Amino acid sequence: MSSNRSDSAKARPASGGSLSTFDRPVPAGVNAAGFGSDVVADALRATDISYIALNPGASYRGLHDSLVNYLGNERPQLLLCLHEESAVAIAHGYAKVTGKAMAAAVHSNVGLMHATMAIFNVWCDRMPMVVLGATGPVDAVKRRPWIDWIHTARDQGALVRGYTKWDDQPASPLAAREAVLRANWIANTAPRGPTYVNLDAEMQESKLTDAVPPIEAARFMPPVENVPAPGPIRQAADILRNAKRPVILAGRVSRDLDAWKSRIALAEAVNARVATDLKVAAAFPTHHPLHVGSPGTIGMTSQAIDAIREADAILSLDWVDVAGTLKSVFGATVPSARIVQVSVDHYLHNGWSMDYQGLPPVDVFIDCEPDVAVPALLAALSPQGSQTTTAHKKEFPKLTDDKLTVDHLADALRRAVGDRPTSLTHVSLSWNGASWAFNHPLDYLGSDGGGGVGGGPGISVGAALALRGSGRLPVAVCGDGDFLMGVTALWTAAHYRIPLLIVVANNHSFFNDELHQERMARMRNRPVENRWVGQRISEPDIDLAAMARAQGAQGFGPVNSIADLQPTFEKAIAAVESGAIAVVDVRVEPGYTAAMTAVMTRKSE
Ligand SMILES: Cc1ncc(C[n+]2csc(CCOP(=O)(O)OP(=O)(O)O)c2C)c(N)n1
Ligand SMILES: [Mg+2]
Repeated sequence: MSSNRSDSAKARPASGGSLSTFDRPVPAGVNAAGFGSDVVADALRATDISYIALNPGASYRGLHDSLVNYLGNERPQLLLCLHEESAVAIAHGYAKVTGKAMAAAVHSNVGLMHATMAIFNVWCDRMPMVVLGATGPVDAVKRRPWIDWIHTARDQGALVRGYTKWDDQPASPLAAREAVLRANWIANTAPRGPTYVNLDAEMQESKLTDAVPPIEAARFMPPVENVPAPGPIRQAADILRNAKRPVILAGRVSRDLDAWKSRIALAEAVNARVATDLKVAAAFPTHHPLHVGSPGTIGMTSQAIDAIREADAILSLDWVDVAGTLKSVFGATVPSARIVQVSVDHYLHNGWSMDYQGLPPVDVFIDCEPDVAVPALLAALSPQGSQTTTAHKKEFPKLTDDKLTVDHLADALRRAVGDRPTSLTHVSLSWNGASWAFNHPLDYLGSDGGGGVGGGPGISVGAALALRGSGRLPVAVCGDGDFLMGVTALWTAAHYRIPLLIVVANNHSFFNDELHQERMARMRNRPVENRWVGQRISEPDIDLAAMARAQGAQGFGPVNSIADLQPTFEKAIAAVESGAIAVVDVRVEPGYTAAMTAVMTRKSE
C-alpha cells in the first residue's frame, strides 16, 4: 500500500483554483480559540482540507461560526450547496481529480439522511472524504424543546456505518480534534473511503475552560507506505513472462501520469491485451493497439470477451468485479488461465454492502495498490524495450442512422472540443465508450461508484472545481434522469464561478428501466410495447435549459437536429471558456450500446 499523502500530492495535477474572493466575512477580530468548535475548526485547517461543501443546520451552528468568524472562511472555505446530496457529490468529484479528501458538512439526522445515497456512491467508488455531521445536545437537559429532540439520535452514525470506513461521536473538544485528524488520515489511506464525524452541539458550543495544548497535526496522520512482498511479484512476473495470451484488466488506479506510463510499459513488455471499464476512471489509453474493444459500464465488447476467453494469464489491477467478469465470459466454469489479483480492497469489505462483488479464483495475490505493483512487476520482468510498434487506432463509431443518437452527440462534441485537453467528468448510461479516446489519466473520471442516479451534476461540479486552473475543459454527459435529480448542484457552480459544460443526453426517459421492463415482458411473454409506462419523462416535456438558467448557468437547446449539434456545442464551449457553466439539452433517440442492450434484454436471469 502506498502513502496517503505522498501519493495524493503526486496525483494532484490541478491547483483546485482559488475561490478566496467569494463570500468574504467582515473581520471578527477573534484570534484565540474560545469554544469547542474553534478547536474542531483548527483541526480541519491542520488536515489541509481546502473546502467544506455544506447545507447548513442549527446542529452545527457552533462549527459554522468558528469556520466563518474564527478562521475567516478560508482554509477551509465553505461552499454552499442546495442539497446535502450535492454537497457530498461535489466533494466526491473533487476527490476523483485530486485523490484527496474534501469535506462535506450536513445537519443532524435529516441532513445526513439526504446525504446517504451520495455517501454510498463515494464508498463504492473508493474515494476519500470527511463527512462532518452533528447532533442535538447529547445531554438531554441541554436540549431545546421539540427540535433538538427530533434531531438527536442515539446512534446517528448507524445511518452510514455500513458504507463509511470509520465514524465517531467525540465527547470533548480534544477528542474532536483527534477524531478529525483520524477521519482525514483513514479516509486518505488506501483503500480510500468516506469517514463520518458527528459533533455534539453542546461540545461545539461549550466555552473552553483550559488552554488547548498545540500539537503537530501531521504526526497524527502518518503516510502509510506498503510495498508488495517480493514472492508474489516474482510469481506474477513468471506467469506474465510465460503467458502466450495475457490480458490485463485495468481497474481502479490513480490519476498519476507516471503510473499511467508504467501500465503502458507493462502491457507492451508482455504484449498483453488490456481491457478497461467506464465504471472507473481512465486506466489505459483506449486507442492503444493493445486495448481491446471499448470500455463500457454494463456488458463488455465481443473483442474484450474473446480476449479474456482466450487468455492464459489474467492480471487484474484492482478491477471492480473480477468474479462477475469471469462469470459473464465463462459462465459457471472456472477458467484455467492463471489469475493475478492486485488489490487492497479486501481491507474495506464488510457485511453490510455486497459492493465487494463475487469471490474470484486467484493464483497470485499482490497485496498493494496497482500504482506500486506495476513498476515492481516491470522491474521483475526487466523488459528489453517496447515490443509494440503499431500506431494508435483512430476509429470511432460509424454514424449511419439519420435520427439523432448519443453517437451523433459524441461525434459533434468531439469535433467541437477539438484538441483541447478535456476531462469527461461523467458519462450517461447511454454513452458509447467507443466514441471518445482516453489518452491521459484525467481524460475520464469514472462513474458515480454506487449506481446512485443523480450524482452526475454534483460530481461534475466538484471535479470542475478541482480542475480550475489546470487548462482542462471539464465536460459532463448526463442522462436526463440524472440531470433532473442533481440539477441544483449547478447553483453552487454558478455562485462560485466554476466553469463546466454539461451535455444532457435527453431521451425523455429513465430509459435503463425501460429495458428492464422489456426483459420482464419477454420473460413472461407479455407486450414489450408497454415498457415505457411509468418510465417516460414527457407530457409535459421538461425545459432543461430553463432549469439550468434558473440556477445561473447558460442554457442551450433543446437541440433536435444533427446539424445543430456542433455549432451549439461550440457556443457552449465558448461560454465555458469565458467562465460560465453551460448546459446543452440534446434530444436523443433512446438506446444503449449493442453490448449493454444484449446484457440487459436477454431472456434469462
Ligand atoms: C437513486 C436511484 N434511483 C433509481 C435508480 C434506478 N435507475 C437506474 S438507471 C435509471 C435511469 C436513469 O435515467 P437517465 O439518467 O435519464 O439515463 P438513461 O437510462 O435514460 O440513459 C434509474 C431510474 C438508481 N440507480 N438510483
Ligand atoms: Mg434518460
